[in-house]
Amino acid sequence: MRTFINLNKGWKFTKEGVTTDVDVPHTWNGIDGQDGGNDYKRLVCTYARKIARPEMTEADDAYLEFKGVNSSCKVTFNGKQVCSHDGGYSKFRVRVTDLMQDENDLVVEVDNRKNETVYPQKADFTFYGGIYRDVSLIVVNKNHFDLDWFGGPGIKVTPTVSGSDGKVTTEAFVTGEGDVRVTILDDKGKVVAEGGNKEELTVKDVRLWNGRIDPYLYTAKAVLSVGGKAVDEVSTSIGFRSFEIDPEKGFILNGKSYPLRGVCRHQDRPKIGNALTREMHDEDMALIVDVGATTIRLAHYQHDDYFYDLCDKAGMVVWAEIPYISRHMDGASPNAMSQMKELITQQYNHPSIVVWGLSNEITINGAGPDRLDCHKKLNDFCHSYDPTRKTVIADYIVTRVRNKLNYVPDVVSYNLYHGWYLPFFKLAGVKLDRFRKAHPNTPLGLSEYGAEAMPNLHSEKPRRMDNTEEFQCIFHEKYLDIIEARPYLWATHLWNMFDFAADARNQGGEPGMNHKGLVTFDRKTKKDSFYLYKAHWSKDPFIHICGKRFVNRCGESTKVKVYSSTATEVELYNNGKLVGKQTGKYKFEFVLPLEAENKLEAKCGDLVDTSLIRKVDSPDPSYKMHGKSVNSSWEK
Ligand code: ADA
Repeated sequence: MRTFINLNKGWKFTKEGVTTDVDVPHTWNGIDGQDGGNDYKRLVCTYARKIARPEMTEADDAYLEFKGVNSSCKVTFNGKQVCSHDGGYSKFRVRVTDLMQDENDLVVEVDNRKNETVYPQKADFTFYGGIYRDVSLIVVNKNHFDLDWFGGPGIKVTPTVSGSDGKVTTEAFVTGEGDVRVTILDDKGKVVAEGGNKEELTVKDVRLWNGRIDPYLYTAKAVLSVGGKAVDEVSTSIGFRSFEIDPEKGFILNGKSYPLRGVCRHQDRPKIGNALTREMHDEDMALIVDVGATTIRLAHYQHDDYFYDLCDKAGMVVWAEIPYISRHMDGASPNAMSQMKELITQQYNHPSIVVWGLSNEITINGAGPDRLDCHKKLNDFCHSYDPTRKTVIADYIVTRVRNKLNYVPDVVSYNLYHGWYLPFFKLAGVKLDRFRKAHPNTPLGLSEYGAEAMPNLHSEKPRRMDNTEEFQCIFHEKYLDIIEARPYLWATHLWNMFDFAADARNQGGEPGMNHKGLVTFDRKTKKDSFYLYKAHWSKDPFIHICGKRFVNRCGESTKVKVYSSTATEVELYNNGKLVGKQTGKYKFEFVLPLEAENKLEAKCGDLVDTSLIRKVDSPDPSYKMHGKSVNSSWEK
């Protein structure tokens, strides 16, 4: 049976001639990739460590496994280059059996420099260099489930639904020889079906994977035996579900309408960039569950395996994509293709994933015919390699509805920022309606929409581009109306669940960041717009007074807004006296005559929230942004 030896600890890291001791996951430009300098370290660094010969016999193979090295690397084992890899977000492995000694030198040269061949090179997020996900040594019998094919798990499991039964076929890829037996287990570990490689197995009265309602998972376990002796075993969670994407009815899960309303997720965190722990992934998922989303667009690259597992378990419907973004590079199509092949090979078994994203805002820069050609090739590849899922692109706001690229994928979504970068919210609806008219048979979605918000910036008169928490709420209230008026939208993904680093930006008084998150970069502050979405999406009863950070206000009166998921009538009290009673849904607005100190209480039955507002003589200068925001100078 295979064993995994974790190699995360004890690396010598060399950057610009200086060597230090580090553990991975590690990033070398976590800090200066978040400071708005636009000159963060994109260079070549090396990681080196010793590895003792693991316990292994003549009958075994040894593989090194890297889960994420950004963005290109060369791996040298005992002085010999054993592999190179281009693409910073996918897993890769290399066999090192024949070079194994008692003590071994492993050197990984990681290259994060600009180039014209590896995606991404231009995007609104920081490209963190480093070995930022786990590294392992795998010892496995020479006869084993494949470890060489594009980082895949060695089994491709395809569950389908037929009446009340589940059907499942497992295709095992074997290096060497042996007999494959497949067992399907329920969540209690009880065997519910058994058979051989490529055999269709039946799971009687199957319990479906039903999104957030009931994300039930089975396990598919494959055992490889030689001469009756088990030599290798792999297992994967699987879910039985069917889905359709309909241009009129939107998303249909297991035969029923299941509106996909959710968020895009960037993964990075303050200082450490993408070098995340499992607890951090868990925290992200808990917040996304809390807001009540049913879907996540995992932008703009392949996320950690662990996060796709979390999506399966939470019942999130997922859009997975490669970092083919912002600028098509002639000659880099093979890299886009290989990143797509890795993504599908590595994540095929996840029931949560329903679409493969081909590209994002790829028309933002000019390109020749190679771009359309690349999309067609990617699209054909996805369909032939994985006939069970659909393809999608995320269009740039000004991409014309009849752009040739919009005829390539099965499904199209638009990134719309009307009301933020451009004036007039209503033009977002106009664009969606225009697309629908031009493409009545293509399901349409919203892949991004969002506005910046700093928890320290506030205004009584919020305006476009003012970066206040109040304007972000107005922006999203408007988009929720636009979405509600268009139930056909197959999925909507707001931009973004979390603030994230985009080194070239200088916005909202904190350079190096994109602040369109509902939650701050450190995951510690839920902005008011978080509660707007929670009110619309979640069934958890709550009541939330907005503007708690907008304490000092001047004038005779002020506006107080309350969001709630369940309330139909909200009472607002100030210093114990009733200010007013409002009926409605999700949003309740009051005008509050200001007293010197205002201890507010919003109430609906047992639900209560409190807040404090102070009357001041002149506007608090700390709520106003100083200096100008620069929006547009992305990664060059
Ligand atoms: C684009 C892009 C995103 C995001 C957004 C923004 O739409 O796809 O990566 O950063 O812009 O905030 O402007």
